[in-house]
Amino acid sequence: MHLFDATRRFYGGNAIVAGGLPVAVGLALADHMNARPNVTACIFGDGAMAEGEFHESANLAALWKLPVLFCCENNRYAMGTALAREHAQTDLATRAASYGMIAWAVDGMDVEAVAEATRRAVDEIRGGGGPCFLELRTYRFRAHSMYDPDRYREKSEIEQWKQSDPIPALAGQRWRPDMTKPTAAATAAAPATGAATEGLQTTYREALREAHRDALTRDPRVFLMGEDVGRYGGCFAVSLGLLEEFGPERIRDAPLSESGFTGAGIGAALGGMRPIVEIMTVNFSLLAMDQILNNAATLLHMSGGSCRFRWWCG
Ligand SMILES: Cc1ncc(C[n+]2csc(CCOP(=O)(O)OP(=O)(O)O)c2C)c(N)n1
Ligand SMILES: [Mg+2]
Repeated sequence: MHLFDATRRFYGGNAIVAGGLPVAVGLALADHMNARPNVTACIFGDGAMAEGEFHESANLAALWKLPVLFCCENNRYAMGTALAREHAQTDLATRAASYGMIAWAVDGMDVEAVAEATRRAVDEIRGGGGPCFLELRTYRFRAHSMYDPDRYREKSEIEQWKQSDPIPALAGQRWRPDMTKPTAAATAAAPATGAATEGLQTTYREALREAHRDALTRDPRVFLMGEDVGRYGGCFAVSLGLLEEFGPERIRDAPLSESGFTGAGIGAALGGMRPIVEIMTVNFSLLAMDQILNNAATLLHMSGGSCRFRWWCG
């Protein structure tokens, strides 16, 4: 969980099941906005697919056709809860396909099949069609953790699955995955050219709009993302007119998914962008608290001090 290496685009994980998915969407958004040919792979368990953050992330990635490879390791248990007690639809690939993305179920015990499906999915994503989803059907032989007494399943079930253990099946074969090079770091910031505003009389709305316009004008990495910030002009008309000025890529209407697009903002910032995430009214920010507290606020220590994340609120 504490492995992290931003220089290799490896952004680690955290203790919140599904909490990393919106961040993966944001990293892919940064790549998409910079026309970089990267694919962000995001690996999670079957348990994560019951969380709202999965749904928000799948919808955002498919809606904006982002280069994300969602890899679900379906090992049939979320801690001690069996798949059928966890999900109404246990065919997880079918569920993912309903978001309008390519979704394949793969024998997760077959290393070659997983590698081949991953290659094909990455090719599809690089073709520009948006995200893909792989359900890797596998099994966990051991308990979920050292505290888990493993009382929720029969030993015979485990023994049966061990028949298809991929490690003995691979013994004697030399299998080498292709290694790709890490990508270059983000471009340097443009110098600030703020005009003097001393003595200016204005309204909060106008001042905020001017601050947005100023930031959007002097730094191409800045973009605005939130509910109804575009065509509607913002709930309080702060962003009125900015869509016409800067276009829909940079004045980006987001679906109702506070956790999803706040996390995507964090990911986009990690990917070198300077997102402005607008949450319509302060009470809705509570829905994004997981991303704010468990992701943004922990990145410094989770990355071993390598990711400094600056965050202004107001
Ligand atoms: C949001 C959240 N709720 C609950 C937990 C406690 N928890 C940790 S792992 C886990 C199960 C996750 O299921 P899965 O991803 O399938 O992992 P597996 O049990 O297969 O290792 C739970 C409930 C958590 N870490 N995060
Ligand atoms: Mg699981």
